[in-house]
Amino acid sequence: MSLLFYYIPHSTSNVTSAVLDELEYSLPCPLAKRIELSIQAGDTKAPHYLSTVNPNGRVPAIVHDGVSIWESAAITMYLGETFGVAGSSNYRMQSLYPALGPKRGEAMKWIVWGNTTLADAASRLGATLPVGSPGAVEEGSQDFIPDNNKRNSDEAEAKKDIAKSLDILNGALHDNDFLIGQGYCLADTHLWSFVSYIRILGVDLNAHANVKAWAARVGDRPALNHE
Ligand SMILES: N[C@@H](CCC(=O)N[C@@H](CS)C(=O)NCC(=O)O)C(=O)O
Repeated sequence: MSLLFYYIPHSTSNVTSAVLDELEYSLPCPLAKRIELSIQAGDTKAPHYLSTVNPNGRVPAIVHDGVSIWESAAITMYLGETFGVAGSSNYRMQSLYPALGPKRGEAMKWIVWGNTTLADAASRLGATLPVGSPGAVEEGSQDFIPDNNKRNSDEAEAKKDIAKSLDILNGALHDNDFLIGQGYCLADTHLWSFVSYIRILGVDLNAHANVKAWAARVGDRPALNHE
């Protein structure tokens, strides 16, 4: 089995990184080989990367037994289905991803929503923050907007959309420790990663106590806190 994970530190690949940490925690050896790329060095625009890994010139991407999979939501769902279900090919005893059925649907719902709604607003906010501020999109990225083209109205709109997403997440966590009633699953880690990013962007969670407590629960899991 060959599994390659292409990443750039401090980027959307943090999502896949955390998901892999969870999946690998109880295994004797890592599932994936990590390959670090750099926007500044032009790695994501290199012809070989575009033709064999990700034609979008973005990370994260994985290549599993020669097949490339990109888009962090698809990657989380694929890794969850393939390596995270109890009794799957790696003889996992404790499930990190729901088996086929409605709970699987719930996990997919949150993962896709995380990308299309929460992360979309977070990326817009990251692109409007001044160059050099924490989490701001860096020069050289496809999403970079020069400071003199940034609009305050875009920043305000992104913050409003993030607050709306946090309201939804807060409601879902009202009586639940994790997103899906049956306990922790990789959808929690997927969304937690985006919530961690919006905190770096300066969004505070004090008005969303359930999200704040859940983020601490997910972030404190041993898989994310070992050497
Ligand atoms: N929707 C994609 C977004 C991926 C994305 O935008 N990645 C950024 C880093 S955060 C990237 O690779 N940028 C490369 C570039 O802008 O040149 C996903 O969720 O995987």
